[in-house]
Amino acid sequence: MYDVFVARSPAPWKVLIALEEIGADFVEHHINPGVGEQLTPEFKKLNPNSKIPVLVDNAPLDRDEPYVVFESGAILLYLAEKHGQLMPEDMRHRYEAIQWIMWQMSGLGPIFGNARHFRHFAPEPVPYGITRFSRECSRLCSVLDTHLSDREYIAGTAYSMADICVFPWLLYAQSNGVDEGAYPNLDRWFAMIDARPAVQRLGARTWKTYDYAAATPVDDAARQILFGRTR
Ligand SMILES: N[C@@H](CCC(=O)N[C@@H](CS)C(=O)NCC(=O)O)C(=O)O
Repeated sequence: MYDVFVARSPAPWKVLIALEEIGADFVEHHINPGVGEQLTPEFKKLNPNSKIPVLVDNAPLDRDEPYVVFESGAILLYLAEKHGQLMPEDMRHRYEAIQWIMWQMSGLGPIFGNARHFRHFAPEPVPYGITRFSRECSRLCSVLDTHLSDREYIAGTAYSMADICVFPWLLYAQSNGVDEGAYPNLDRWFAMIDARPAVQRLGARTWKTYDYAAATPVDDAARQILFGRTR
């Protein structure tokens, strides 16, 4: 029913977790950003921003014509609406989920991405960049830790797309300088999400078994493709 374009990174993992949770039929297409597979005219037709993930729904509910969605947060909301799953029904909890999805998309994701960039991909050490973004990673973890101090899941008592949206970047918390054990509510929540069968299934074929160090695209050609473009 779905074609999903993915790479080995947190934004695509959100979508794969959601598809696994829903039990949807999907075909995965792997895009290698280090060699520029996101820059082809064919891929740009799917996502003009040349980023992964992209979801193609071959059986949308409105008409008999595939529908394409890019931006992982939008994909999660699309899947939730189409399948009637993983978003709270009552308005207050639904908007709590939406707020935290926006928080992840505009804050946690870009900040964790920048911390990772300065720590692992910058061609020369930039201490200010490392400190600035690592501190912000810790601050964001602290915000979520406080939020989770009086609720089980991000949007209250039910697992939702907000949990799926936030979880994958936190796999990089420690490698982005976040102190292990400093955020007990976050750790409790993280372990609970990690233990879900759908998350375990995806983890087993991605972050738990894949050698990221060996695959890190740090040669000059990949750096130019990933970080040297102006269009
Ligand atoms: N806000 C986007 C971010 C997507 C994103 O940055 N994806 C990376 C994951 S691999 C990517 O496409 N990188 C390739 C590039 O920047 O050229 C989302 O959440 O979908």
